[in-house]
Amino acid sequence: MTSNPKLAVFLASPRGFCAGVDRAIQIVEKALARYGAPVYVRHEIVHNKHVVNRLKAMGAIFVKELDECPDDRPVVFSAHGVPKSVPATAEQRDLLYVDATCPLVSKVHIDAERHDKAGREIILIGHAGHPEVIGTMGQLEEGRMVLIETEADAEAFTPRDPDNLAYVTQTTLSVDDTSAIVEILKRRFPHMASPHKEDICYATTNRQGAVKAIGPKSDLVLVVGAPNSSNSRRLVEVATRAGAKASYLVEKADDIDWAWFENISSLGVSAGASAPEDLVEDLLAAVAERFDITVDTIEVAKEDVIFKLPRAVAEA
Ligand code: 0CN
Ligand code: SF4
Repeated sequence: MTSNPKLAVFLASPRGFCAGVDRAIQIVEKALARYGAPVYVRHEIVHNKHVVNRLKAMGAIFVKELDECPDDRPVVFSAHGVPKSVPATAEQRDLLYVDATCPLVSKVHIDAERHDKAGREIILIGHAGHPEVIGTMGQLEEGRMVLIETEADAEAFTPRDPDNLAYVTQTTLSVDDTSAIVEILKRRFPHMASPHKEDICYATTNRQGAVKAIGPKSDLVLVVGAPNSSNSRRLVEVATRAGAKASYLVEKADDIDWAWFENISSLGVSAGASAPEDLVEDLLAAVAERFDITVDTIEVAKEDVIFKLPRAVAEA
């Protein structure tokens, strides 16, 4: 029997679930425990099919919009946040709702409102169409916030009043791309109000930091996460920019194309904030069947963030 080729594996830490994802999933589980099935969930609670399917099996029903929910069942709003019109409609209909918006997303919502009340025009740095961007934009009346996606947008933007501006961001952006955009805005609008502490969350920042550390050591980097997961996709970009020869997003071990592994001697592994650790373990097991692996965990930060559950489900 010939032995398997050697492969050095660098495991990024932190990776996987953040406190906001953990809380959002617990909210659905506890709502099911308290109210029984079915519990409706507006949008994927977090961007991961594996998580969604497990909750479906427990009795959760996932819908796109509130009009698909009956009046007599509870509904949970996803971690990414919702426009103000969503809880407002739920209240009009007397629906029982539990909001699983991550507290770090809610903080951005509150900041946007505060700037609006102070009469400032607000720039949101983020990606069009993402549910968090739709939710944050939807905190204010239409036209009160302008979306900037790129450095070119930042150069081209014409404010109503350059001295009365503020910016907020999506929580899951590339730290480096965002700081380049912010630099342009600050150069053009030196009086622009900035977040006290940046809006990109601790989990996004730490996961990108860990991938930056494994990228230069890795011929190939695999990130476990979903194609619609913004923070996971950013990790793939960070890996190649940090020096990995190739980097791919995989939802699960089965998605691996083993041709990627030809002529490599090192593999970096991480997972987005919505990807369960089981999927990372499955991926490592699949790699270990074909290679003689050594695993080194590269830790760049320790995380101990825990968010409180909403009162409605805290006791369940
Ligand atoms: O993958 P997620 O569900 O969401 P995005 O990265 O696409 O925003 O991870 C949780 C993050 C939040 C909110
Ligand atoms: Fe909250 Fe950040 Fe996790 Fe999103 S990625 S749920 S903002 S902690």
